[in-house]
Amino acid sequence: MAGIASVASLQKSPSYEIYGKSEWPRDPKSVIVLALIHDEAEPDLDWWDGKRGTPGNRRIESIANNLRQWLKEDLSSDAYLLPYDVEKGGIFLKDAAVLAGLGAIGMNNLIITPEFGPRVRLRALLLDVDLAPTGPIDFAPCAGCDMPCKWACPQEAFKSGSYSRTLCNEQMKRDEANTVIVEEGQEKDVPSRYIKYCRACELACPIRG
Ligand code: B12
Repeated sequence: MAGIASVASLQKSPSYEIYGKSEWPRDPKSVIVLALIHDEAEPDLDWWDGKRGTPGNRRIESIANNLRQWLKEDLSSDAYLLPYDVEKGGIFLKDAAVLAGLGAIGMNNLIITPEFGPRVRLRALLLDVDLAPTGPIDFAPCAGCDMPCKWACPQEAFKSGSYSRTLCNEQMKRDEANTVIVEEGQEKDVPSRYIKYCRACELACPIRG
């Protein structure tokens, strides 16, 4: 899926209110947000293999690069693929995705899309052209839900009533301690280790489109 948000609206979104404005090369006007489905039937898309990220991230990055190429060739527009990490110049992708109309932030603190629930991963391109925003949309996925996400969390990260980043982070550290070492003798391109980060609150979400 893809959507468009304006950089001006992104700079005013909740995460930027907390962290302040970002500096980007050139003078970007629009953000194209891409979402790639990460179905639970393909869990390996989401396994981290050190510096190389995840197979799903590499797939969405390749889609973004193809789009960038097309924008350049067909529209003479220079799009800029943003890094994943905010500290490295990336954007707050969930905020951007909400503003681009891809979904809404759920009680599990993930973007929930009408089509695939929270089972998507995001990347974004910046453009120095003003494009009409495609969102936000009128969508309230958690209204009336009994929150299976809350009960699924192994760290009870929702026990205060809302998502706790600190408790979630504890689980991420545990997942890192449980890094899977792949046996030697594998093909050259297969990673030798990977981390299976928790997806409990994501996979418990009943929104499936
Ligand atoms: C740092 C990080 C983490 C940290 C901290 C999580 C956190 N909540 O901050 C840790 C390591 C714990 C983590 C865990 C996970 N993460 Co993470 N993480 C990130 C990263 C790199 C930055 C997020 C960040 O720092 N946000 C800033 C903090 C302050 O904000 P926040 O807690 O997210 O809450 C903000 C939003 O909810 C927003 N918001 C709330 N309401 C509204 C309403 C509107 C209208 C708007 C515009 C915004 C908005 O404002 C809040 C306050 O700033 C992003 C990638 C990126 N570049 O954005 C991925 C990302 C958010 N993570 C992702 C995922 C999938 C996960 C995990 C499921 C682990 C996994 N298997 O990958 C868990 C689930 C955690 C959870 N339930 O939120 C996905 C989310 C996809 C989705 N469907 O939403 C992202 C987008 C990366 C990706 N590959 O696409 N993550």
